[in-house]
Order: sequence, then C-alpha cells, then structure tokens
Amino acid sequence: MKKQKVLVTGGAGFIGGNFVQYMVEKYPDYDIYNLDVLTYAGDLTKHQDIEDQPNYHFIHADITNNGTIQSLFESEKFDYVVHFAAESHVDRSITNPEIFVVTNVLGTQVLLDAAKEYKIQKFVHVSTDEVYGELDFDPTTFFTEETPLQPNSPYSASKASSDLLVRAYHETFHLPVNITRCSNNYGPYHFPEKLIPLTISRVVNDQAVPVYGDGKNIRDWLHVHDHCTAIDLVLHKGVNGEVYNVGGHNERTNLDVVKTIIRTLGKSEELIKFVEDRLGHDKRYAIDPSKLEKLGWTPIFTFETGIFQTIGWYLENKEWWEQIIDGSYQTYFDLQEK
Ligand code: NAD
Ligand code: TDX
Repeated sequence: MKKQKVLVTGGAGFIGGNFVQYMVEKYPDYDIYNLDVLTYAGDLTKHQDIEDQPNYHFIHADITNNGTIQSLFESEKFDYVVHFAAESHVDRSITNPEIFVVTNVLGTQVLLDAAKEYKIQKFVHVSTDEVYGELDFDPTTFFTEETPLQPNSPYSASKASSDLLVRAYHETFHLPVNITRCSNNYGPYHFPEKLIPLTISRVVNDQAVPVYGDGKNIRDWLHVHDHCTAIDLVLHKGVNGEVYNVGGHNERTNLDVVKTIIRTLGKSEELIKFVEDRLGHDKRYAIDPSKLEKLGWTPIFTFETGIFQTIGWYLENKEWWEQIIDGSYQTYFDLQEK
C-alpha cells in the first residue's frame, strides 16, 4: 500500500517542530516532510533524535517561491498539508509588518494553489485566536468559531487574511480545508522571545523580566502537546470547510504567569520589571473549544501540570535555549550541508 505523505510547513519552528516529532513517532507508516526556509525562528537541532528516522524528511524551501513549491508538489505527490510556516511574533509585526504580509498571506496563497493543482486530500491551516481581536475582562465571554474577525495587530491581520484565502479556496475550488484557531501555546522548544520561555530563561539567569503595561492582560494557555493532538484529530476527522477553535480553559494574567515561574524556580519577585506597554495590546483572549471537543478532543494538561513540565524541560535542556540566545543554532544546517 502507498505510504501517506504529509507535508508540514514550518516544521523547524516551535509548534510545527513539536508536531513533526509527534507525527514521526505516532505514524511510522506515514512519510513526514518538514518544509522550512529556516528564518531566525527555524532551528533543526531540535530534530537530532528523529533526523535519521526513515519516515522523516527535511526540505529547505521558501513557501513564497511559487516555482519551487509547484515543482515540489509535482514531484512528491503529497496527500496532506499541515501549514504552520509563518512570521509569528506580534512585537516584530509592529516594527516590521511587510514580511508578515509576504510570508503569511502570499506564502499561504502559493501553497493553496499547489494544493489545488495537485489535488491534495486535506489542507489544515494553523491559525490563531488573535484573528478575533480581543475580549473584555468579563469571564463569561469566549471566542467561538462564529466570532467576527477583528484583528488588531499587523500579525493578526496577516493571519486573518490568510484564513480568508483558505476559506475562499474551499468555496471557489472545493479544496478540502480546515482552519484551526488556537490560543497561546507553550511547552518544549518555545523560542525564547515569547513570554513564557523568555521569563524562564531570564529568571534562571537572575535577569529582570519585562512585563508590558500593568501585567493584567489575559492569555489562554495551551500546552503544545495538546495542540498537536488537536491538529492530528482535525487532519483525520475534520469536516471539510470547517473552522475549529483550540484552547483548554487556562486563562491567566501575564503577571500570574510570571509570578508562577518565579515561585517555581525559587527566585524573587523583585526580578519583575514593568515596562512600556505593547502598541495595540489585546486585553484578553479566551477560547470556547466545545466544537473540537465534540469531534473527540480532550486536552491532558492543566496550566499547573503544563507549566511545571515546561519549566522542568527548560532546566534539563539549558544547552538548547542557550544556543538560541547566543545564535549558534543557526550554523547547524550549514555544517550538515558541508
Ligand atoms: P515559529 O515562529 O516558532 O515558527 C515558524 C516557522 O516557520 C519557522 O521554522 C520559520 O523558519 C518558518 N518559516 C517562516 N517563513 C517561512 C517561509 N517563507 N517558508 C518556509 N518556512 C518559513 O512559529 P510557531 O509559534 O511555531 O507558530 C506556528 C504557527 O502557529 C504559525 O502559523 C502561528 O501563526 C500559529 N500560532 C502560534 C501560536 C503560538 O502561541 N506560538 C498560537 C496560535 C497560532
Ligand atoms: O517580554 C514580554 N513581556 C510581556 O509582558 C513579552 C514577550 C510579552 N509580554 C506579554 C504580551 C502578551 O500579553 O505577554 C503576553 C504574551 O506575549 P507573547 O508571548 O508575545 O504572545 P502573544 O502576543 O499573546 O502571541 C502568541 O500567541 C498567539 C504567539 O506569539 C502568536 O503567534 C499566536 O498567534
């Protein structure tokens, strides 16, 4: 029987990287192709344990290059696409929006065209709850799949634009698609520019932790493992054309998150440094995941178990995040090529 071929874009990044490892281990009878251009956020050292597995393959390519993507789809005949590749950091989108439009909008359209041309069986587009904008602090309100799109940052506007293209390819060309919109992920291999890994790395080194504004903004935290099981489910059972929200009811203020990490590491809250607020800083995100739960998804981590596991992972894998902070991870691919 022909092996199923799964193309994962952005598989050298945080969530895509966790998903690639999850799929390589869970489905030895699938071929998993990790396509990544290796921006600053792409790191292949995380895949040292799977890089020799017969069902893992790396493709060094840019999703915005139409010619490359078309010929890859022609030669490899992928069955499924799971699309993570993106510029993902909100702060960077405020200082340099252009690359967000190029990668997140144009890159998605290039992939959709190839998926249409070569008749893939499913295109899962990994999006974000940030496309819905922000909620106020009323704890009874949640983002559902029907919440109107009202993105506030250049990042979330570019993701919302890509979501609309995915929807349009389903409506116009009947491309079999799903869109997933998840809340803030955390867990192993999270790039240390984002709140949780930044805080852990700085607290371990007794450095100040920058908290934007008053620290009262709320995020709904999702362990990356639970996100991987959600995407696996949507890939195999998602109803074509449907959107699924992913989140585990783990709302915390940023200040709570930072204090939890400081307390767990046995350090002083004097490390907290309130700094100027992020421009257009969304107040609160909170997901209603009931549609995905009805499809069969159950997260296994609470915030308490997940943050404890994550802090433990960062303590055990200090060499991983140190080589990210000092930049040496960026030579790993070049050294392999020689
Ligand atoms: P990340 O920044 O860690 O990784 C992105 C990956 O995409 C990197 O490996 C990078 O090299 C690759 N990439 C960027 N431009 C590319 C291009 N032109 N061609 C090929 N590869 C390219 O991102 P992440 O945090 O893992 O997020 C993955 C996806 O999930 C993104 O689409 C993001 O919008 C979405 N998302 C993330 C979160 C979160 O909390 N991190 C939450 C909701 C949604
Ligand atoms: O140093 C910091 N201090 C701080 O207070 C940083 C980096 C962040 N923050 C705040 C801003 C946010 O309220 O912490 C919260 C989390 O910030 P980020 O880690 O930058 O995540 P966020 O902006 O919420 O976006 C993340 O979740 C949704 C991902 O980066 C996005 O890709 C995803 O779509």
